[in-house]
Amino acid sequence: MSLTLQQLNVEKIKQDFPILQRKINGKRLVYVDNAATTQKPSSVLKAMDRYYLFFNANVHRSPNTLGEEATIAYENAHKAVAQFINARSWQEVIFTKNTTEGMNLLAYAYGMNFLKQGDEIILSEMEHHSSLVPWQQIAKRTGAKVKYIPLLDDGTLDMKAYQKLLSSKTKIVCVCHVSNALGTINDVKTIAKYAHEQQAICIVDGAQSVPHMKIDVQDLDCDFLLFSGHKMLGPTGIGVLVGKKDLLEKMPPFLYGGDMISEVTYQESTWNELPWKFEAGTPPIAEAVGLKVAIDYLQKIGMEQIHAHEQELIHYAQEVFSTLKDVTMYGPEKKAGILSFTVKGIHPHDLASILDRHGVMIRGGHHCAMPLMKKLGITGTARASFYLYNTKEDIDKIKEAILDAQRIFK
Ligand code: C6P
Repeated sequence: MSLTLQQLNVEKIKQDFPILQRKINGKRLVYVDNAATTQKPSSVLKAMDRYYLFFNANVHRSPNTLGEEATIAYENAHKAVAQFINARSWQEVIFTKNTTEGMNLLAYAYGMNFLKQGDEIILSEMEHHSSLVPWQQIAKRTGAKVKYIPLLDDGTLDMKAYQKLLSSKTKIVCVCHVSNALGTINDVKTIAKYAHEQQAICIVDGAQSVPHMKIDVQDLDCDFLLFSGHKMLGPTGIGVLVGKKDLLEKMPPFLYGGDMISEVTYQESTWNELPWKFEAGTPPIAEAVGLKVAIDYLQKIGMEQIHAHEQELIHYAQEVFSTLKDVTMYGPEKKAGILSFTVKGIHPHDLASILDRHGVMIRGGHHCAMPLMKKLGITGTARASFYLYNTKEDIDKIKEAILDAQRIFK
């Protein structure tokens, strides 16, 4: 069934986001920097307020009414995430600070303990620094080697080269589901399948996919999936690491301290059950409450509808941008709602500043993918990234602003 824009009542959706009523430089705010972070609906903000106003307490500690209510809300947030991505069990859902922290957790708790000299880690050339840097560091410390799945000219991954890179030395494959810099949607299900054929584990960075499409972690059959609450209408300060139970059981904890223990003596400690083993200290409780409501909001609208809406927007944007002189678009034609582009003679930062004058918020720069930019022979791009509250009119506004920038720089 093809879903059309009409199925998403964007004008009604926009009413749920107070910030979108704002004017910037006297212009209607056009927020198209959603790959960086998304705006928050009132329901998320109200839920977090309600927590602080009416049942603020620490979790898993205080046997009183407030403590119990906070604990139930916190655990319910794990259950909501598990249901959202179809995890086998909510105990496989670990709350982190963000995708970056989740990757560091894996790098330290898995990489440092299970990698040895001569082992290989396969990343792709389009990875975010939050994958590149931790695995580079862990490789240095363990003597493992990092290899990269090359990018084809069309902005997709070279799957044949990937198959050739795989061997019995491969222990970890870590790829993004959707590239934040190119919008490429990687076939992570196949990538995971090939990794498993070599008994390697597959980590999927879902920072740019989980907020925008229906994800079934069991169907993808990856071993770990990571994402950030703030990129899916939720608050900052909370991210998710979902992992297969047997692997989480075999990994030692990443952070040590309160709540992650079962028994402590002056000499020894044993670990709490999942997921608490990986959630040391007071966790992001208000943020978990907010994330659950963000998930409720997304599900009420429907992930398929959101994806279809963004597809319609990206097709329209590609059509509009292809009519613009001296504008180069990056990444494959078939892609997520992320449009990376350059305008000849205008630095992406200057372009972002001029667009700002028009009330249009884009990102300019290397998008935390410096090696990818180098590979493309550029220092950075301008990037418009869409979400459920964007419209074709927003894209028309971007076009007007680019034309203005070209007039100024002529
Ligand atoms: N990309 C962007 O503007 P954190 O910062 O930990 O929430 O997310 C890190 C991250 C990991 N993987 C991918 C694919 C990402 O896009 C990001 C965040 C933002 O593109 C900030 S650099």
